[in-house]
Amino acid sequence: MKQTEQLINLENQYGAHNYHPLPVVLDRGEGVYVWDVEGKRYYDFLSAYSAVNQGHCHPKITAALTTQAQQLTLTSRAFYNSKLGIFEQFITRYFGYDKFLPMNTGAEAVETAIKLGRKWGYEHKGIAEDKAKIIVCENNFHGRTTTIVSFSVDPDARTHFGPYTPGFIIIPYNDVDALEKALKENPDVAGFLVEPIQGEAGALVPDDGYLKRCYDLCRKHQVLFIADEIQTGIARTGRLLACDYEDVHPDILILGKALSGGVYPVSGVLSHRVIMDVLRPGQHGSTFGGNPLAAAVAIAALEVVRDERLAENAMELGIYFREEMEKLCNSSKIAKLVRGKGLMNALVINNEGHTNLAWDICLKLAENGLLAKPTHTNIIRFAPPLVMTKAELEACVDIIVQTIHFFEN
Ligand code: IF1
Repeated sequence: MKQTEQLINLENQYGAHNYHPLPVVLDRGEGVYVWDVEGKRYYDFLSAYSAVNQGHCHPKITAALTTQAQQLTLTSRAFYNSKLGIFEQFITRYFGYDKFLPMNTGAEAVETAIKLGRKWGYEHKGIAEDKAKIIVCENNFHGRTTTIVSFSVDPDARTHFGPYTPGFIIIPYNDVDALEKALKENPDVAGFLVEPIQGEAGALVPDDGYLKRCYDLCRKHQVLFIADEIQTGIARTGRLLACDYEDVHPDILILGKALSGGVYPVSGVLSHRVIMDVLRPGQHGSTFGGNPLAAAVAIAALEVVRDERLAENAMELGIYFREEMEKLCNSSKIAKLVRGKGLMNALVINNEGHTNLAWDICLKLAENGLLAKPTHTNIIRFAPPLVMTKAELEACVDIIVQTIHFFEN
Protein backbone atom coordinates (compact mmCIF):
# COMPACT_ATOMS: atom_id res chain seq x y z
CA MET A 1 0.00 0.00 0.00
CA LYS A 2 1.31 3.47 -0.91
CA GLN A 3 2.21 5.88 1.89
CA THR A 4 -0.63 8.14 0.73
CA GLU A 5 -3.24 5.48 1.47
CA GLN A 6 -1.60 4.55 4.76
CA LEU A 7 -1.63 8.13 6.01
CA ILE A 8 -5.18 8.79 4.80
CA ASN A 9 -6.29 5.65 6.62
CA LEU A 10 -4.69 6.90 9.83
CA GLU A 11 -6.56 10.20 9.65
CA ASN A 12 -9.80 8.37 8.86
CA GLN A 13 -9.35 5.95 11.72
CA TYR A 14 -8.06 8.26 14.45
CA GLY A 15 -9.17 11.74 13.40
CA ALA A 16 -12.56 13.45 13.63
CA HIS A 17 -14.20 13.59 10.20
CA ASN A 18 -14.81 17.33 10.22
CA TYR A 19 -13.15 17.77 6.86
CA HIS A 20 -13.34 16.12 3.44
CA PRO A 21 -9.84 16.72 2.05
CA LEU A 22 -8.71 16.06 -1.50
CA PRO A 23 -6.92 12.64 -1.48
CA VAL A 24 -3.46 14.27 -1.40
CA VAL A 25 -1.05 13.89 1.52
CA LEU A 26 1.29 16.86 1.65
CA ASP A 27 4.73 16.52 3.11
CA ARG A 28 6.81 19.55 2.12
CA GLY A 29 6.29 23.13 1.00
CA GLU A 30 8.53 25.78 -0.51
CA GLY A 31 7.32 29.04 -2.02
CA VAL A 32 4.47 28.34 -4.45
CA TYR A 33 5.10 24.59 -4.39
CA VAL A 34 4.06 21.70 -2.18
CA TRP A 35 5.07 18.06 -2.50
CA ASP A 36 3.06 15.00 -1.49
CA VAL A 37 4.48 11.95 0.26
CA GLU A 38 4.96 10.26 -3.11
CA GLY A 39 7.27 13.10 -4.16
CA LYS A 40 4.79 14.66 -6.63
CA ARG A 41 5.05 18.46 -6.88
CA TYR A 42 2.04 20.76 -7.06
CA TYR A 43 1.41 24.47 -7.45
CA ASP A 44 -0.52 25.43 -4.31
CA PHE A 45 -3.57 27.43 -5.48
CA LEU A 46 -5.23 27.51 -2.07
CA SER A 47 -2.37 28.88 0.06
CA ALA A 48 -3.95 27.37 3.18
CA TYR A 49 -6.96 29.66 2.61
CA SER A 50 -4.64 32.67 2.16
CA ALA A 51 -2.51 32.01 5.24
CA VAL A 52 0.69 31.43 3.23
CA ASN A 53 0.59 34.59 1.10
CA GLN A 54 4.36 34.84 1.57
CA GLY A 55 4.85 31.33 0.16
CA HIS A 56 5.46 28.09 2.05
CA CYS A 57 8.26 28.07 4.61
CA HIS A 58 9.52 31.54 3.71
CA PRO A 59 13.16 31.51 4.89
CA LYS A 60 12.97 34.89 6.60
CA ILE A 61 9.86 33.89 8.56
CA THR A 62 11.06 30.41 9.48
CA ALA A 63 14.38 31.93 10.58
CA ALA A 64 12.50 34.31 12.88
CA LEU A 65 10.58 31.34 14.26
CA THR A 66 13.60 29.11 14.89
CA THR A 67 15.70 31.90 16.37
CA GLN A 68 13.00 32.99 18.79
CA ALA A 69 12.03 29.39 19.57
CA GLN A 70 15.48 28.87 21.05
CA GLN A 71 15.23 31.98 23.22
CA LEU A 72 11.70 32.29 24.65
CA THR A 73 8.39 31.01 23.28
CA LEU A 74 5.68 31.70 25.87
CA THR A 75 5.46 33.62 29.13
CA SER A 76 1.68 34.27 29.36
CA ARG A 77 0.66 37.91 29.78
CA ALA A 78 1.21 37.67 33.54
CA PHE A 79 4.56 39.24 32.66
CA TYR A 80 5.87 41.52 29.90
CA ASN A 81 8.08 40.01 27.24
CA SER A 82 10.87 41.48 25.12
CA LYS A 83 9.07 41.09 21.77
CA LEU A 84 5.41 42.11 22.27
CA GLY A 85 5.87 45.86 22.70
CA ILE A 86 8.13 45.96 19.65
CA PHE A 87 5.52 44.00 17.65
CA GLU A 88 2.67 46.24 18.83
CA GLN A 89 4.60 49.38 17.86
CA PHE A 90 5.50 47.82 14.49
CA ILE A 91 2.01 46.65 13.55
CA THR A 92 0.19 49.80 14.70
CA ARG A 93 2.52 51.93 12.56
CA TYR A 94 2.29 49.44 9.68
CA PHE A 95 -1.54 49.73 9.48
CA GLY A 96 -2.02 53.22 10.99
CA TYR A 97 -3.75 52.53 14.31
CA ASP A 98 -3.22 53.49 17.96
CA LYS A 99 -3.53 50.05 19.56
CA PHE A 100 -3.29 46.31 18.82
CA LEU A 101 -4.76 43.39 20.76
CA PRO A 102 -2.98 40.11 19.89
CA MET A 103 -4.80 36.77 19.67
CA ASN A 104 -4.11 33.48 17.90
CA THR A 105 -6.81 32.28 15.51
CA GLY A 106 -9.05 34.31 13.26
CA ALA A 107 -12.17 33.32 15.15
CA GLU A 108 -10.63 34.51 18.41
CA ALA A 109 -9.87 37.85 16.78
CA VAL A 110 -13.45 38.10 15.48
CA GLU A 111 -14.78 37.27 18.96
CA THR A 112 -12.46 39.95 20.35
CA ALA A 113 -13.86 42.49 17.88
CA ILE A 114 -17.43 41.56 18.85
CA LYS A 115 -16.66 42.00 22.56
CA LEU A 116 -14.85 45.30 21.89
CA GLY A 117 -17.73 46.59 19.78
CA ARG A 118 -20.35 45.64 22.31
CA LYS A 119 -18.43 47.13 25.25
CA TRP A 120 -17.83 50.34 23.31
CA GLY A 121 -21.57 50.42 22.56
CA TYR A 122 -22.43 50.28 26.26
CA GLU A 123 -19.73 52.59 27.56
CA HIS A 124 -19.53 55.20 24.77
CA LYS A 125 -22.79 55.01 22.83
CA GLY A 126 -24.97 54.45 25.89
CA ILE A 127 -26.72 51.34 24.62
CA ALA A 128 -28.76 49.70 27.38
CA GLU A 129 -27.08 46.70 29.03
CA ASP A 130 -27.33 43.47 26.99
CA LYS A 131 -29.19 45.28 24.17
CA ALA A 132 -26.22 45.86 21.81
CA LYS A 133 -26.71 44.63 18.24
CA ILE A 134 -24.11 43.88 15.58
CA ILE A 135 -25.11 43.86 11.92
CA VAL A 136 -23.60 41.14 9.72
CA CYS A 137 -24.15 40.01 6.13
CA GLU A 138 -25.74 36.94 4.60
CA ASN A 139 -23.25 34.31 3.38
CA ASN A 140 -20.67 35.59 5.84
CA PHE A 141 -17.85 33.48 7.14
CA HIS A 142 -16.13 34.74 10.28
CA GLY A 143 -15.10 31.49 12.00
CA ARG A 144 -16.63 28.58 13.82
CA THR A 145 -17.21 29.44 17.47
CA THR A 146 -20.77 29.05 18.76
CA THR A 147 -21.30 32.81 18.81
CA ILE A 148 -19.95 33.25 15.28
CA VAL A 149 -22.03 30.41 13.82
CA SER A 150 -25.02 31.99 15.57
CA PHE A 151 -25.01 34.60 12.79
CA SER A 152 -24.11 32.25 9.95
CA VAL A 153 -26.75 31.36 7.36
CA ASP A 154 -24.91 28.18 6.36
CA PRO A 155 -26.82 25.16 7.70
CA ASP A 156 -23.63 23.06 7.79
CA ALA A 157 -21.94 25.67 9.96
CA ARG A 158 -24.76 26.11 12.48
CA THR A 159 -27.20 23.20 12.62
CA HIS A 160 -27.30 21.46 16.00
CA PHE A 161 -24.86 23.89 17.58
CA GLY A 162 -27.58 25.89 19.38
CA PRO A 163 -28.73 27.58 21.50
CA TYR A 164 -27.46 30.52 19.52
CA THR A 165 -26.03 33.81 20.73
CA PRO A 166 -28.54 36.69 20.32
CA GLY A 167 -27.75 40.26 19.29
CA PHE A 168 -27.03 39.95 15.58
CA ILE A 169 -28.96 41.37 12.61
CA ILE A 170 -28.38 39.69 9.24
CA ILE A 171 -28.73 41.79 6.06
CA PRO A 172 -27.96 41.07 2.40
CA TYR A 173 -24.34 41.62 1.36
CA ASN A 174 -23.53 44.39 -1.11
CA ASP A 175 -26.81 46.19 -0.28
CA VAL A 176 -26.26 49.66 1.17
CA ASP A 177 -29.98 50.36 1.41
CA ALA A 178 -30.41 47.25 3.57
CA LEU A 179 -27.74 48.55 5.94
CA GLU A 180 -29.32 52.00 6.06
CA LYS A 181 -32.73 50.47 6.82
CA ALA A 182 -31.30 48.28 9.59
CA LEU A 183 -29.48 51.26 11.12
CA LYS A 184 -32.60 53.46 11.05
CA GLU A 185 -34.75 50.74 12.61
CA ASN A 186 -32.27 49.67 15.31
CA PRO A 187 -30.84 52.41 17.55
CA ASP A 188 -28.94 49.82 19.60
CA VAL A 189 -26.48 48.84 16.87
CA ALA A 190 -22.87 48.97 18.08
CA GLY A 191 -21.11 47.71 14.97
CA PHE A 192 -21.28 46.49 11.37
CA LEU A 193 -19.07 43.44 10.82
CA VAL A 194 -18.23 42.77 7.17
CA GLU A 195 -15.76 40.97 4.90
CA PRO A 196 -14.57 43.49 2.25
CA ILE A 197 -14.75 40.54 -0.19
CA GLN A 198 -16.67 37.45 0.93
CA GLY A 199 -14.18 34.57 0.83
CA GLU A 200 -16.15 31.45 1.67
CA ALA A 201 -19.00 32.70 -0.49
CA GLY A 202 -16.54 32.39 -3.38
CA ALA A 203 -14.61 35.68 -3.74
CA LEU A 204 -17.81 37.74 -3.84
CA VAL A 205 -16.64 41.27 -4.70
CA PRO A 206 -19.15 44.00 -3.75
CA ASP A 207 -19.91 46.94 -6.05
CA ASP A 208 -17.35 49.74 -6.18
CA GLY A 209 -18.13 52.19 -3.40
CA TYR A 210 -19.99 49.68 -1.24
CA LEU A 211 -17.47 49.75 1.60
CA LYS A 212 -17.17 53.55 1.58
CA ARG A 213 -20.95 54.06 1.58
CA CYS A 214 -21.31 51.56 4.45
CA TYR A 215 -18.51 53.27 6.33
CA ASP A 216 -20.20 56.67 5.91
CA LEU A 217 -23.52 55.24 7.13
CA CYS A 218 -21.76 53.82 10.19
CA ARG A 219 -20.27 57.25 10.90
CA LYS A 220 -23.67 58.87 10.56
CA HIS A 221 -25.32 56.41 12.95
CA GLN A 222 -22.48 56.25 15.49
CA VAL A 223 -21.78 52.60 14.64
CA LEU A 224 -18.35 50.97 14.42
CA PHE A 225 -17.23 49.78 10.96
CA ILE A 226 -15.57 46.43 11.70
CA ALA A 227 -13.63 44.86 8.80
CA ASP A 228 -12.78 41.18 8.85
CA GLU A 229 -9.62 41.19 6.70
CA ILE A 230 -8.45 37.80 7.94
CA GLN A 231 -8.60 36.44 4.41
CA THR A 232 -8.63 39.61 2.27
CA GLY A 233 -5.85 41.36 4.18
CA ILE A 234 -2.05 41.13 4.05
CA ALA A 235 -1.83 41.97 0.32
CA ARG A 236 -4.09 39.13 -0.92
CA THR A 237 -6.40 41.38 -3.00
CA GLY A 238 -3.69 43.56 -4.56
CA ARG A 239 -3.62 46.21 -1.83
CA LEU A 240 -2.31 45.80 1.71
CA LEU A 241 -5.96 45.69 2.81
CA ALA A 242 -9.04 45.27 0.63
CA CYS A 243 -10.46 48.35 2.38
CA ASP A 244 -7.58 50.35 0.87
CA TYR A 245 -9.31 50.20 -2.53
CA GLU A 246 -11.91 52.61 -1.14
CA ASP A 247 -9.71 54.48 1.34
CA VAL A 248 -11.82 53.10 4.16
CA HIS A 249 -10.01 53.00 7.52
CA PRO A 250 -12.04 50.52 9.65
CA ASP A 251 -12.77 51.43 13.28
CA ILE A 252 -11.79 47.87 14.15
CA LEU A 253 -9.54 45.91 11.78
CA ILE A 254 -9.39 42.13 12.22
CA LEU A 255 -6.32 40.24 10.93
CA GLY A 256 -5.14 36.63 10.98
CA LYS A 257 -3.88 33.90 8.60
CA ALA A 258 -1.02 35.49 6.60
CA LEU A 259 -0.23 37.77 9.55
CA SER A 260 2.21 34.94 10.34
CA GLY A 261 2.86 33.68 6.80
CA GLY A 262 1.30 30.38 7.82
CA VAL A 263 4.18 29.58 10.15
CA TYR A 264 2.37 30.02 13.49
CA PRO A 265 -1.17 31.03 14.56
CA VAL A 266 -1.19 34.82 14.93
CA SER A 267 -4.23 37.07 14.79
CA GLY A 268 -5.46 40.24 16.41
CA VAL A 269 -7.46 43.44 16.18
CA LEU A 270 -6.27 46.97 15.54
CA SER A 271 -8.28 49.97 16.65
CA HIS A 272 -8.29 53.54 17.93
CA ARG A 273 -7.30 54.24 21.54
CA VAL A 274 -10.81 55.34 22.58
CA ILE A 275 -12.21 51.97 21.49
CA MET A 276 -9.40 49.72 22.69
CA ASP A 277 -9.33 51.42 26.08
CA VAL A 278 -12.77 50.07 26.98
CA LEU A 279 -10.88 46.88 27.86
CA ARG A 280 -9.33 46.93 31.32
CA PRO A 281 -7.03 44.33 32.93
CA GLY A 282 -8.75 41.00 33.49
CA GLN A 283 -11.53 41.64 30.95
CA HIS A 284 -10.12 39.77 27.93
CA GLY A 285 -7.06 37.74 26.86
CA SER A 286 -5.70 34.29 26.06
CA THR A 287 -2.81 32.07 27.12
CA PHE A 288 -0.89 32.33 23.85
CA GLY A 289 -2.09 35.77 22.72
CA GLY A 290 0.90 38.10 22.30
CA ASN A 291 3.59 35.52 22.94
CA PRO A 292 7.15 36.41 21.86
CA LEU A 293 7.28 33.65 19.22
CA ALA A 294 4.12 35.01 17.54
CA ALA A 295 5.52 38.53 17.74
CA ALA A 296 8.84 37.62 16.11
CA VAL A 297 7.14 35.62 13.35
CA ALA A 298 4.53 38.28 12.57
CA ILE A 299 7.10 41.08 12.29
CA ALA A 300 9.07 38.99 9.78
CA ALA A 301 5.90 38.04 7.88
CA LEU A 302 4.84 41.69 7.52
CA GLU A 303 8.36 42.75 6.51
CA VAL A 304 8.28 40.17 3.72
CA VAL A 305 4.96 41.56 2.44
CA ARG A 306 6.46 45.07 2.32
CA ASP A 307 9.98 44.26 1.14
CA GLU A 308 8.92 41.81 -1.58
CA ARG A 309 6.10 44.14 -2.75
CA LEU A 310 3.55 41.32 -2.57
CA ALA A 311 0.50 43.59 -2.92
CA GLU A 312 1.85 45.05 -6.17
CA ASN A 313 2.61 41.56 -7.45
CA ALA A 314 -0.85 40.30 -6.49
CA MET A 315 -2.45 43.28 -8.25
CA GLU A 316 -0.50 42.76 -11.48
CA LEU A 317 -0.78 38.95 -11.61
CA GLY A 318 -4.45 39.09 -10.64
CA ILE A 319 -5.30 41.24 -13.65
CA TYR A 320 -3.50 38.79 -15.92
CA PHE A 321 -5.16 35.77 -14.27
CA ARG A 322 -8.70 37.13 -14.62
CA GLU A 323 -8.06 38.11 -18.24
CA GLU A 324 -6.98 34.57 -19.01
CA MET A 325 -9.92 33.05 -17.10
CA GLU A 326 -12.34 35.35 -18.93
CA LYS A 327 -10.96 34.08 -22.24
CA LEU A 328 -11.55 30.55 -20.95
CA CYS A 329 -15.12 31.34 -19.88
CA ASN A 330 -15.83 32.80 -23.34
CA SER A 331 -14.81 29.52 -24.96
CA SER A 332 -16.10 27.07 -22.34
CA LYS A 333 -19.45 25.49 -21.61
CA ILE A 334 -18.52 24.68 -18.02
CA ALA A 335 -16.37 27.63 -16.89
CA LYS A 336 -19.06 30.28 -16.38
CA LEU A 337 -17.37 33.31 -14.81
CA VAL A 338 -14.35 34.43 -12.85
CA ARG A 339 -14.41 37.02 -10.08
CA GLY A 340 -12.03 38.42 -7.52
CA LYS A 341 -9.38 41.03 -6.84
CA GLY A 342 -5.63 40.61 -6.80
CA LEU A 343 -4.88 36.94 -6.28
CA MET A 344 -8.12 36.21 -4.45
CA ASN A 345 -10.20 34.74 -7.26
CA ALA A 346 -12.86 32.12 -7.89
CA LEU A 347 -14.13 30.35 -10.99
CA VAL A 348 -17.88 29.59 -11.11
CA ILE A 349 -18.57 26.24 -12.78
CA ASN A 350 -21.69 25.22 -14.67
CA ASN A 351 -22.31 21.86 -12.99
CA GLU A 352 -25.67 21.12 -14.66
CA GLY A 353 -25.96 17.38 -15.06
CA HIS A 354 -22.73 16.82 -13.15
CA THR A 355 -23.25 17.95 -9.54
CA ASN A 356 -19.73 17.16 -8.39
CA LEU A 357 -18.05 18.65 -11.46
CA ALA A 358 -16.09 21.23 -9.45
CA TRP A 359 -14.78 18.47 -7.19
CA ASP A 360 -13.87 16.29 -10.18
CA ILE A 361 -12.13 19.25 -11.81
CA CYS A 362 -10.08 19.71 -8.62
CA LEU A 363 -9.15 16.01 -8.64
CA LYS A 364 -7.98 16.36 -12.25
CA LEU A 365 -6.17 19.62 -11.45
CA ALA A 366 -4.30 17.72 -8.72
CA GLU A 367 -3.41 15.00 -11.22
CA ASN A 368 -2.12 17.79 -13.47
CA GLY A 369 -0.03 19.30 -10.66
CA LEU A 370 -2.18 22.11 -9.26
CA LEU A 371 -4.03 22.08 -5.93
CA ALA A 372 -7.32 23.93 -5.55
CA LYS A 373 -10.53 23.23 -3.66
CA PRO A 374 -14.20 23.93 -4.42
CA THR A 375 -16.45 25.97 -2.15
CA HIS A 376 -20.26 25.80 -2.32
CA THR A 377 -20.33 22.87 -4.77
CA ASN A 378 -19.78 24.81 -8.01
CA ILE A 379 -17.15 27.43 -7.18
CA ILE A 380 -13.40 26.77 -7.35
CA ARG A 381 -11.25 29.09 -5.28
CA PHE A 382 -7.95 30.14 -6.94
CA ALA A 383 -5.55 31.77 -4.50
CA PRO A 384 -1.83 31.04 -5.03
CA PRO A 385 0.90 32.46 -2.80
CA LEU A 386 1.59 36.12 -3.65
CA VAL A 387 5.26 35.37 -4.34
CA MET A 388 4.30 33.64 -7.60
CA THR A 389 6.10 34.86 -10.73
CA LYS A 390 4.37 35.65 -14.03
CA ALA A 391 6.02 32.61 -15.64
CA GLU A 392 4.75 30.31 -12.87
CA LEU A 393 1.26 31.78 -13.19
CA GLU A 394 1.33 31.28 -16.97
CA ALA A 395 2.13 27.61 -16.37
CA CYS A 396 -0.77 27.39 -13.89
CA VAL A 397 -3.17 29.05 -16.32
CA ASP A 398 -2.19 26.42 -18.87
CA ILE A 399 -2.93 23.63 -16.38
CA ILE A 400 -6.32 25.14 -15.51
CA VAL A 401 -7.29 25.68 -19.17
CA GLN A 402 -6.21 22.18 -20.20
CA THR A 403 -8.07 20.66 -17.26
CA ILE A 404 -11.31 22.51 -17.99
CA HIS A 405 -11.06 21.53 -21.65
CA PHE A 406 -10.67 17.90 -20.60
CA PHE A 407 -14.18 18.06 -19.15
CA GLU A 408 -15.64 19.90 -22.15
CA ASN A 409 -15.41 16.81 -24.33
C1 IF1 B 1 -12.33 26.17 8.04
C2 IF1 B 1 -13.79 28.87 5.09
C3 IF1 B 1 -12.12 30.32 4.09
C4 IF1 B 1 -12.09 33.58 7.36
C5 IF1 B 1 -12.57 34.88 7.64
C6 IF1 B 1 -12.45 34.49 9.96
C7 IF1 B 1 -11.97 33.20 9.75
C8 IF1 B 1 -11.79 32.72 8.44
C9 IF1 B 1 -12.90 35.84 6.50
C10 IF1 B 1 -11.66 32.33 10.97
C11 IF1 B 1 -11.29 31.34 8.23
C12 IF1 B 1 -10.90 29.40 6.98
C13 IF1 B 1 -11.41 28.47 8.06
C14 IF1 B 1 -11.29 27.10 7.48
C15 IF1 B 1 -11.48 27.25 5.97
C16 IF1 B 1 -11.27 28.71 5.68
C17 IF1 B 1 -12.38 29.35 4.96
F1 IF1 B 1 -13.98 28.09 4.04
F2 IF1 B 1 -14.00 28.25 6.22
F3 IF1 B 1 -14.57 29.93 5.00
F4 IF1 B 1 -10.93 30.76 3.98
F5 IF1 B 1 -13.02 30.86 3.36
N1 IF1 B 1 -12.74 35.30 8.92
N2 IF1 B 1 -11.39 30.78 7.10
O1 IF1 B 1 -11.93 33.17 6.07
O2 IF1 B 1 -10.27 32.16 11.08
O3 IF1 B 1 -10.42 30.75 13.14
O4 IF1 B 1 -10.01 29.67 10.94
O5 IF1 B 1 -8.23 31.12 11.95
O6 IF1 B 1 -12.83 26.42 9.15
O7 IF1 B 1 -12.64 25.17 7.37
P1 IF1 B 1 -9.71 30.85 11.82
